[in-house]
Amino acid sequence: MPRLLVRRPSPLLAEGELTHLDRVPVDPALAPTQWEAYVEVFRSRGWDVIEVAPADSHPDGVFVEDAVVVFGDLAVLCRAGAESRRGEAASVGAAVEASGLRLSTIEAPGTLDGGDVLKIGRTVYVGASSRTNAAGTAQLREALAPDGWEVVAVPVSKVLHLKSGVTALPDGTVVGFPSLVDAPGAFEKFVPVPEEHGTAVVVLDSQTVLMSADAPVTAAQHRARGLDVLTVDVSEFEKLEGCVTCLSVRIRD
Ligand code: CIR
Repeated sequence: MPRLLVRRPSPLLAEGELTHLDRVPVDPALAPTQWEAYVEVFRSRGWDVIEVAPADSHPDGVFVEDAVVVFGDLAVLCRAGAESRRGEAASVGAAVEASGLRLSTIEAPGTLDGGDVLKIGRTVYVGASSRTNAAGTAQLREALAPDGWEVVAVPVSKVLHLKSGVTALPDGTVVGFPSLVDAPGAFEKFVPVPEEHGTAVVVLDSQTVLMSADAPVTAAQHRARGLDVLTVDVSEFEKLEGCVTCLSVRIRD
């Protein structure tokens, strides 16, 4: 059974880091409701939902994807690029270890945010962003080499993380909103999408993806390719430069 790591939103969510967006008010009641609905999509499809211990003093703690990246039975615990987020990893690491995965850790001076890591087949694209540095990427490359993963660094300057600009459909086609993507040519197959919030898909299975409700034209485009598309409203997290991918870590057996 696939497993899902999540952490419920902190009451301080509205104070989360912002890099490319201006701060707008976050609805304190709506954010937890949207989070519950997001988790329910997975639960109702048979995923085993594992809640990481709350981290209420960390506004961005809900974005668990940034704290750990899973490669088969190996979990790489990240060292956040933003100092305010460094305290999030320990509790995520504990949850991951309890799940029976092997653990490798990014150490100073390396920084790596999980949002910068996009896996397609055995290739791992890593965004060289304001959050992930060359030392972090090199440590990841070293940790993954024994398991046969190839790590490819790609530039990211227009959005927070690599996966704020591009993600991949089940067949490995990379989708992205062109004005947010530095190097579309870095990917074997790149397909532009027409909406900013259409860049993020979570692959639920080989036929089904989960997307933001704020990208209806993109959802129709994916359906026209033959995919089943589920949508959730994650507006309160999008205000903090989050998206559907960053609210969970997927552990597939
Ligand atoms: C941050 O700036 O770190 C948070 N406000 C948003 C993190 C979003 N994470 C992601 O896209 N993987």
